[in-house]
Amino acid sequence: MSRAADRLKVFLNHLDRSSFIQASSTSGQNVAYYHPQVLRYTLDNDLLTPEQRISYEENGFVLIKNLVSDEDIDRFRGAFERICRREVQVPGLVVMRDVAISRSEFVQDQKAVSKLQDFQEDPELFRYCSLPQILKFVECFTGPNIMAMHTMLINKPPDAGKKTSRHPMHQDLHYFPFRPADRIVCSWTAMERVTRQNGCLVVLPSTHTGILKEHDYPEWEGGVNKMYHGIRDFDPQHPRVHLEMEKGDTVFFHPLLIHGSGMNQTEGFRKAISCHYASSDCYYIDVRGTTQENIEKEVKEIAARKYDLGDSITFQDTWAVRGRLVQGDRTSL
Ligand SMILES: O=C(O)CCC(=O)C(=O)O
Repeated sequence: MSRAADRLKVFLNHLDRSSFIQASSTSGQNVAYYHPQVLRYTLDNDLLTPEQRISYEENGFVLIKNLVSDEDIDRFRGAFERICRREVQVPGLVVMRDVAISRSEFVQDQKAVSKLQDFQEDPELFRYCSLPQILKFVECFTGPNIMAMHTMLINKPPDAGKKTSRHPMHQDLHYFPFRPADRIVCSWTAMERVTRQNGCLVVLPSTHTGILKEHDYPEWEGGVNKMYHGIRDFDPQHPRVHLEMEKGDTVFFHPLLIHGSGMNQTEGFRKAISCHYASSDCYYIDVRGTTQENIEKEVKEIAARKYDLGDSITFQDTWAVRGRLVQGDRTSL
């Protein structure tokens, strides 16, 4: 058990034992007790096992095997291909291309599509965000009023030798002008087997208990993809977990968890689909004077160009127009 868990146990010894949640390690050797009143990152629910709940509380993520069916994933793949072939136009969709990869999967004379962002207007892809089995888990972190705030289909291309397929270590909260952080969660589903070879997610467990750090473009020789900000000063000695996953496996993680992904050293494109959810009870914040000023500036410039709006669009507006209610009531966001 981690030192944090030991400290928690000492604190919990003062509380009423009868309402403790008991969890044991897979070997059955370590038994830990947790009290619902001090579980900060998860809400009371009947879905997460004590082990899963404690994994999220302590580590900031929980991996659920086989959550999305092959059939659904194949449908998302089909929708992605139609977009790449320009057979459909999706309002608001952002198609990102890798800085270095000139060989596209489907359209040979184009740079590779590395990511689709903001697919909320594509009914087929957006089905992912409303899948009941995903929302059941999301509710454990957000509560019943759920907004899908940020959607992505990530298509990590085979690296061309410049290491541009890496995603620098970052915290997703850097991009979000809404709080509280604990009521935001990301679901990330592997659309095929993901391994260290093709650039699986890498997480630094427990970093969700820290603060939002300063982010900027990394100084990488081979170039860096647009909007791929990274943390400059994370501890390189911090233990890392490589999340190798099968098709359909889904990881839920906290927006302060430091994570990234490695180079794709295979010949194939590595696909994943993801959505950031927030409780609709969250509220917008003003990021002036914070570490998020740089991303606010960049996002506003892009939005002003895209919608020809000049200075009138705010960072918060760019989120409010993209957010979609997927469960409950739209109370605030
Ligand atoms: O799928 C990946 O490679 C990493 C995605 C990610 O962390 C992000 O887009 O914020």
